[in-house]
Amino acid sequence: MRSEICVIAIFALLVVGSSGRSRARAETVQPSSSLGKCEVIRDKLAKYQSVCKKIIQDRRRHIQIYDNLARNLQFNNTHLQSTIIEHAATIISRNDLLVNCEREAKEREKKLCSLGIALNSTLIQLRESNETVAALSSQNALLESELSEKKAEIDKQNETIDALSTLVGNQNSSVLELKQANMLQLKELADHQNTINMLQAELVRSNAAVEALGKQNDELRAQLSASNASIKHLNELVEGYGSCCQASSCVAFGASNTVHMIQVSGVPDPFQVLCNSQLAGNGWTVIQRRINGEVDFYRSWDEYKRGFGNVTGEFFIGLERLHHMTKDTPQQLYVWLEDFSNNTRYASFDDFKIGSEQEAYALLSLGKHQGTVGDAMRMNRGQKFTTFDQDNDADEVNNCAELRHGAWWYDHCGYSNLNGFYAEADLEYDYADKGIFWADDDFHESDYSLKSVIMMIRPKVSKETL
Ligand SMILES: [Ca+2]
Repeated sequence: MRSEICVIAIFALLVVGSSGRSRARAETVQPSSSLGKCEVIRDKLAKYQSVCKKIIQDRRRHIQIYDNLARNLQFNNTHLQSTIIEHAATIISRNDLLVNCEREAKEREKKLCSLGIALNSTLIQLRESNETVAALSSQNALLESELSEKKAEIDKQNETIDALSTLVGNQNSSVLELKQANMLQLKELADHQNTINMLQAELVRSNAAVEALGKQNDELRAQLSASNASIKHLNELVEGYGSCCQASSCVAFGASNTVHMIQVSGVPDPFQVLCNSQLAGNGWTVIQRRINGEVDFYRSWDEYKRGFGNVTGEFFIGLERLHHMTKDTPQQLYVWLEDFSNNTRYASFDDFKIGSEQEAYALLSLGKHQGTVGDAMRMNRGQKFTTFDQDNDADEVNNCAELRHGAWWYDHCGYSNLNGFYAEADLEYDYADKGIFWADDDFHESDYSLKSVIMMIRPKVSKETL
């Protein structure tokens, strides 16, 4: 645009120059004014020339740019040509490939034709096969009908099998539950067995400990019993010695059932007696006692004279003491009997008196009998005392002490034997007449040995005294 403007400017200057020159010629006539105008034009021209130079420089730079562009285009053209050459080569190779493909296609067509022929023959065979298949289909239909029948049977059988399977499944589940329950029970059983084993071991240990403690206990009991016996004996001695000077029988001790010391006229020393207030009132002195058989009563004359046994258990007080106890003071005798069925009886006499040793401790008197059992001593009145070593009885042939296995005021030999053998049972066969008996038709005869016997005496005094 600017170059077009420059050309137009140059053309205008040329026109103006020509008109100037014509005017210059006219001005030659008038030289001073024309000279000024030429200088103005020259300046303008010079300005136009500088503008044109600048324009030309721009045009040259543009031309340079266009040259560069042309070179680039030429380079691109060269590249495109090489690319075209490569594409042409590719096209040629693809044409070759196409030719090969066409050749292969022809060969495949030939093969296809041969395959078509083969296919036709195959189709023929196929038709024949179809016919065969049709025949087979008819057979198949028959077989299918048979098969459906069989299937129906099988279905029935399957239903039966299903029912049986369900039943078996139920039974299996029951068996499984039983197995599980059994396992739980076995586990519980094993736990219980372990517990039992532990408890048994503990029991064995406990038993050993208990046994040891039992032995200790027995030893301690024995020691305690011995200590108690000693204490009791000492107490009795103390108590006895405290009262012996006043007491000659248990009357002095009132309602007592224990051991006391008494002093009897004619007997050198005080001695222990067992008092009883339970069976027949207060004041009774026990002179003989059988309760368990722990003391042997088959003894000699001398032993019966002095007395024997344990005053708190089984004992006989002694004939010498009995003589002095009954000598001056009239005495009552009370006989208490008990059999092994715990039946009890009693017999009492109101004038019991024993003679001296010179009189062989004869039963001088018994007095009047009364009680719940008969008078089994009626034959013994006036009889002397007999032991196995001193025969004073009325039997001229035998010693009644030996026959009765005892010691008593035997006659021939009599109906009572309270110092006989302690049998703990019925003596009807082996020990008849040898046991502890008090013959009575309404109680027991001489073939029965009693369990317990107590003989006791009490002075005949008024009830107010007791
Ligand atoms: Ca005799």
